[in-house]
Amino acid sequence: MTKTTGYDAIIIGSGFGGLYALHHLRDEMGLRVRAFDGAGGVGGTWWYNRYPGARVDAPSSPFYAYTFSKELVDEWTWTETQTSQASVLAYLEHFADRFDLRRDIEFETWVNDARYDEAAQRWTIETDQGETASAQFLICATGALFVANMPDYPGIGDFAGACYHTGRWPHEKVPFAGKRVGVIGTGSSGIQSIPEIAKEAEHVTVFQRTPQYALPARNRPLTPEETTQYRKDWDDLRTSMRKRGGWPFPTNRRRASDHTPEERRAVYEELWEKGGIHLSINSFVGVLVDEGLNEEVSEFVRGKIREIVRDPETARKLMPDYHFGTKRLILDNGYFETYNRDNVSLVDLREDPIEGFTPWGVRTKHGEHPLDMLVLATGFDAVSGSMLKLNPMGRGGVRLERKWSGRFDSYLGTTIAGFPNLFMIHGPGAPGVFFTMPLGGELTTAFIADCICHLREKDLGAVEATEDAEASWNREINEIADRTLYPRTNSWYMGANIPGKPRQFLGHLRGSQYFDRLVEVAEGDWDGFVFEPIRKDGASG
Ligand code: N01
Repeated sequence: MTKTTGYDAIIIGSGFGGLYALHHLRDEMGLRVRAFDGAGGVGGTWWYNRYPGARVDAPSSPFYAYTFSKELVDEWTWTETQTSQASVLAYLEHFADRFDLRRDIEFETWVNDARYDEAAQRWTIETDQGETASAQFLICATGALFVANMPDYPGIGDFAGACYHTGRWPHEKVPFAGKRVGVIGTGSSGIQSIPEIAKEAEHVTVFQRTPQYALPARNRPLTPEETTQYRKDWDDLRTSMRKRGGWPFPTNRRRASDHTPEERRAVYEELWEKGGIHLSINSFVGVLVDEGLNEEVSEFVRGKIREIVRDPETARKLMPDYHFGTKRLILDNGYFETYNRDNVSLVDLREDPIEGFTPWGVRTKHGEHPLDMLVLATGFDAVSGSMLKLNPMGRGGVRLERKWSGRFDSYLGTTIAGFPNLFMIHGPGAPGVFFTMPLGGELTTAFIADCICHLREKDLGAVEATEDAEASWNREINEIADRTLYPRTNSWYMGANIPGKPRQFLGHLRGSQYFDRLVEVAEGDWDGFVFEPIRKDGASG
């Protein structure tokens, strides 16, 4: 019989969320904790997404980082304003070493199964290494952007050249020199990688389904003065990030109607020049709510694309036609300029769809595209995908895939009715990708820790969200999303990138309000949860 090792908590995943949860639960709370990760090292998404040009596309250095330890802030020096994948990974490796986390993580170990034992009030997991472990609490830090979306074109397997997905990029350098490379997909991963691949490859053919807005990242070195300043101001910045949905600085509250079209245009110009996320968050109130204002900003960005791209036919194909900002914001480093190179061409899949693959390339309606290599920048089964891959079995033997067959219900984005003692970090219904994720993970972990303390103090065996709480949470997040333009666009926020996936807004748009709510629930009567006493017939503990 296999030996089962017992812990207080099992964590799945060692990205930003999982590493912090391990540190907090083990070192701050004194729990016996074990973490598992299928990857060969820490980093989560930053371990996998090594494609050329990969950089943070959120408010970046120094804010895309843990905030809880001033010592950590002081000892780690960020070098650029838009952090590269290699730097984020180095930071997470440093974090794991500094807090001695690796000794409690099993790498290259997939959790194949997780089942809740109602009598024992514990979760049991099985790994692909033949190991079994159990714990009272299961913490799923499985990643909002983990399960790769592989396009299901018939015959794609006929292509005989190398084929890579950006989210599963090899660790060794991929040589592009002398190669004809096809890139399918123009989200963040495609838009970041295409300029880098084009610098080296003989030819790059981009297969675009939806033209995108992208803002210039204007990446630059962080100066020593800036570093000294943010370290000095860190406590205030941290408080400010918590209050402002992850971005520490006040956003502009000016109203578009108080300004002439010329004045508004000057504002857009200034923010475009400033680069990064400024045009998206700092122009006028209501860009993501007011259709007319949104169209004005959309048209401004289209105008920039027309100015940059010299060939009018290519520029025409690159014109985005959805509401600006309603797909995940993309920050680019010379993406549109890349189309001025002689070795880059664009295929608009809406006019010229893929019809098949041959061993030596792609065949579209209007032509053959000979290729040596294919890069799939086709994204992820976002937010819900990694939980469904784990597919835990909850109360009554019900699997998550059954519970979530038509809708991804959660309560507070962290718990699921029917799945006692299970917590998610950045699950469906949480702000996840709308809030600076490292800080969001810290605040979510604080909530989980409070809940565990509550159980311990009151001698309780299990906690579970009620279905009523889930239903009202679902209504609440949809009401917030429905007041905006987000639901009108087919995006991964809506689950629209995966054929057959239920359409539902997958996040919570008001990060600060969300974390206030977590505190309110934890400091109140645990509204929306039911607790079970420790079962004397079981084997809890
Ligand atoms: O994926 P995406 P991504 N045939 O889903 C297209 C984060 N991220 O990996 O728009 C042809 O955004 C698809 O077309 P359409 C970031 O949050 C972070 O780029 O669905 N095309 C789209 O163009 C980001 O938002 C960082 O019509 C197909 C593209 O592929 C999220 O990850 C870096 C297709 C996919 O775009 C996902 O970004 C990169 C098909 N069958 C990403 N299927 C950092 O911070 C899909 N597409 C480092």
